[in-house]
Amino acid sequence: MSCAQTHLHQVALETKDYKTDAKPFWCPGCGDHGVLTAMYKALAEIGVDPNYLVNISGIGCSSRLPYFVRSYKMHTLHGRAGPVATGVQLARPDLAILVNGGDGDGFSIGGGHMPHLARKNVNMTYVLMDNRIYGLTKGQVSPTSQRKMKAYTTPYGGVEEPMDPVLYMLTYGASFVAQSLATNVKMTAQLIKDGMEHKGFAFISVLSQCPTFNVIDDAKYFKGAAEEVSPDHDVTSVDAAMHVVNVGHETGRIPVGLLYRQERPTLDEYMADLVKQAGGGPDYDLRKIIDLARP
Ligand SMILES: Cc1ncc(C[n+]2csc(CCOP(=O)(O)OP(=O)(O)O)c2C)c(N)n1
Ligand code: SF4
Ligand SMILES: [Mg+2]
Repeated sequence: MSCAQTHLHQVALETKDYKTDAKPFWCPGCGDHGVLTAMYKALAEIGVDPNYLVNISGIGCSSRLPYFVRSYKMHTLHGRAGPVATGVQLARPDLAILVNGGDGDGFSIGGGHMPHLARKNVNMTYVLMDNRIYGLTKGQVSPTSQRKMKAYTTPYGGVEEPMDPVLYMLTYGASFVAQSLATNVKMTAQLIKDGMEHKGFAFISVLSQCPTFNVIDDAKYFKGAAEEVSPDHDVTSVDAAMHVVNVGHETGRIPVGLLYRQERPTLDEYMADLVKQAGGGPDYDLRKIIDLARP
């Protein structure tokens, strides 16, 4: 059986069936617990077959998430989840690819990879768990930390303006862009589900509080600042999506919900065409491209 996403294999399972024997060991109150709960819910609602699911992460507290999800998985190098996931996706386009990582992982050390996942429209769902701090390494500012934040690396307060991952991904051509809060499991699960069913690069930024090292951006602050995008918002317009985000920057509000969705060919579809044009037959197989290129 397959659903809206090409080749997404389905089985009838419950949320508990996606849990592994490993118990989540994040701090009490960490937003990552909420993201994991939403992930289980989304997987069960789609009925993703764990035998066809690969959960890939970088390094960080957030990047531990795949330990707890019944799937094939790779805990890669810091910042390198995206390129590794691209390789897996191209080699096996029949698999569902789910990537997790933090703001440091995705937008500091891994920041150079993000535009390329977006512009190539690699068929994967990337769930950013943005706590605006480096959690695992015990509290250094990240590129999403608010200016003036005091942390171990900025004892007198930070001096850099934060970047907005959502605006970044809209700019570089991600074909699905959404934002949610870890405390809103229902919305997060729905957006992860929609992202997985989307054919192409789906980016979901989840604001996930770190009560241990970030006392500014706590759950209360995120909830107070969040504003659901209007039902009239045109999700097919990248300009409208950027406008909503930019207005939020001016007013101090954080837009949550689906911001943008576009249907366009994915990288593996273009590659499959290439194989076909080269006389390699209709079935996509990366190895065929290599064989065809041999003299
Ligand atoms: C190449 C490399 N540089 C630095 C580190 C140290 N390091 C591990 S996790 C991390 C930052 C994690 O922050 P983030 O991605 O935001 O994840 P969080 O822990 O906040 O969820 C850093 C700098 C590393 N593991 N590898
Ligand atoms: S240090 Fe922060 S991000 Fe890491 S588990 Fe604890 S609360 Fe979560
Ligand atoms: Mg972080």
